[in-house]
Amino acid sequence: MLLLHLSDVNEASWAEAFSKALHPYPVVRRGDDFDPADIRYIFVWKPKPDAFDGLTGLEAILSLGAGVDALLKHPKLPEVPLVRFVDEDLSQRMSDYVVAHVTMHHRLYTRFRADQRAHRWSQFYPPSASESTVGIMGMGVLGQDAARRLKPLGFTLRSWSRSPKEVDGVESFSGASGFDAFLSGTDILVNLLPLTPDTTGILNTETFKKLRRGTLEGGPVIINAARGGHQREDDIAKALGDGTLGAASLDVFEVEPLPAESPLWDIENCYITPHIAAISNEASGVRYFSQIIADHRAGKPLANLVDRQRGY
Ligand code: NDP
Ligand code: OXD
Repeated sequence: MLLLHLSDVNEASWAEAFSKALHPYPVVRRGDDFDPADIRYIFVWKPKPDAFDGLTGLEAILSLGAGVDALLKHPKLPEVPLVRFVDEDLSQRMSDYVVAHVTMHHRLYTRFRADQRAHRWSQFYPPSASESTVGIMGMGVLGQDAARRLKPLGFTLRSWSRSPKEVDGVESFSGASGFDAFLSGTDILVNLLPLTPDTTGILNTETFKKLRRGTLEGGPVIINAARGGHQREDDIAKALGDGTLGAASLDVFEVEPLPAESPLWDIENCYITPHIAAISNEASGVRYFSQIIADHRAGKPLANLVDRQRGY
């Protein structure tokens, strides 16, 4: 039996779609009449503290989120395998966001918009894409997809991950020892890391100061579409004000929703979106997790398991 436990999304709609896809396998929601001991799978998003109570026969937890940092902090998370969402549609949506913001900053949108507002005709030529280096932090599912879609646009690409990567056309840097060299050649820094103790607060003043200067007029740029816990917002506000950074695109925040009194809202060269870079789509989510369940029922191993030690 599959139990759905989703907060902040339309759980009824997901339940209906799962019931159709898995029929005749039983699908239930909180409040339905079922014995918790019969639950083999629980599909979660922002589970409440009592979400796992009584689930003594649980075989796997299925996470609607690609990122599992919050789920791993759940005080009563059972010691069963945890499957996260990995999906082409999700990757495409994230890459749409990344490509849009990279190209916007590469073409110095902030500068030309200011010129327009001032009725100022000021010819200034942005560097070519190949003269601009995009550095992707986190070269997993989403980082690799973003690189694949940025490459045909001509950008020079580099990546930073825990282990070295061999991706055509992308210079790989890895580990703590490779971080400064990675930053020193990066003009546009894209963050697609998971949030772990090692990556918390990585977008800070020290990091910003190590980015390359001189390629993009106004200064290097950061794009954070991963987690708000990666960024120090006081440092970002200061860096955007004093020219350490030329601009920032932020989809995620230390506190969400971003409080109305946050200074970030009013900073001209800060581009805010409300954690919408990539949303998990119902149709592809149901397809993906139904297949996971069907395969597992047929004795196949679970795919895309989270390594709890690593934290992602
Ligand atoms: P993956 O697990 O596939 O990739 C993670 C990458 O980060 C890997 O390359 C990994 O290195 C690297 N990494 C992890 N820890 C470190 C470290 N300490 N130092 C250097 N590199 C590190 O994750 P995804 O690509 O699927 O997703 C990334 C994140 O994006 C999610 O965790 C989630 O937080 C966020 N996200 C945000 C969304 C939004 O709408 N804003 C939507 C979906 C996801 P290695 O390859 O060596 O293991
Ligand atoms: C995710 C997210 O992790 O939506 O999937 O942020």
